[in-house]
Amino acid sequence: MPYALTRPVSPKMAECELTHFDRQPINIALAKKQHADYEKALKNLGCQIISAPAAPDFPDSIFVEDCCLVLDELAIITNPGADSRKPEIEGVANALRPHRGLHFIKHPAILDGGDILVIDKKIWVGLSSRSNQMAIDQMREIVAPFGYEVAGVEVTGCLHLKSAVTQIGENTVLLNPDWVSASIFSDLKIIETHPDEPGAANALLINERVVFPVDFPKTALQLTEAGVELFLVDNSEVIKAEGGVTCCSVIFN
Ligand code: CIR
Repeated sequence: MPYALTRPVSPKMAECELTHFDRQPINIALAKKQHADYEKALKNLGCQIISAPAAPDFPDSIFVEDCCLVLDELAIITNPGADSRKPEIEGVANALRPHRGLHFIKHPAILDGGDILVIDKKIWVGLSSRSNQMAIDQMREIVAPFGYEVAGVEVTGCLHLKSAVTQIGENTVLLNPDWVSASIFSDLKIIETHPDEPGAANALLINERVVFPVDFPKTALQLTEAGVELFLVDNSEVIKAEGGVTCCSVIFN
């Protein structure tokens, strides 16, 4: 049974970092309900939830994905690109310590987990405002002995690589071609987001099913028509904070 690492909603989530989005009010009570429903979805998909300790002073702490990368062999604790987010790593490292040997990305390298897309033994890392080449070099040194190949990817117009592309099937990705070059993923089957829904590329694959926000119905319809089995969740408050469905958990065996 896979584990899903999550972290509670901070009461300060409305003060979150924003890069490409305008600030909108966030309903904290609704965000908590949506997060509880998201955790229920993960349980229904066969995950056992483990929680990092609440970090109420850190507005973005719900977004555990950005603090780590967990592989079968090890975990990497990132150095998040936004200064306000750097203290989040301590609680995530403590939660992962019983499960994996930990390696750390060190200053001046910066890395957000939202920039890391792993498919089999290939790791793509977004070169975004949150992640830099030095982090890629450090990561490569850590994972190369285990047979992983690491490649940097340019992303434009969005926060993270996984805002632009995520895995939705064994050999399939969901991608917004305006934010990342589709040619990078030409070995895989590509489904493009609906043109009216540029933010719809972030989906979470678990056990051959895909957790996907109800907030992007046109892309959801395209996916269903392509035979992708969706597990829909309401994610409106996380989306206002420039997050998506992958950001709020880390799934590992
Ligand atoms: C941030 O700007 O860091 C947060 N407001 C959103 C982080 C979303 N994380 C993710 O996509 N992995």
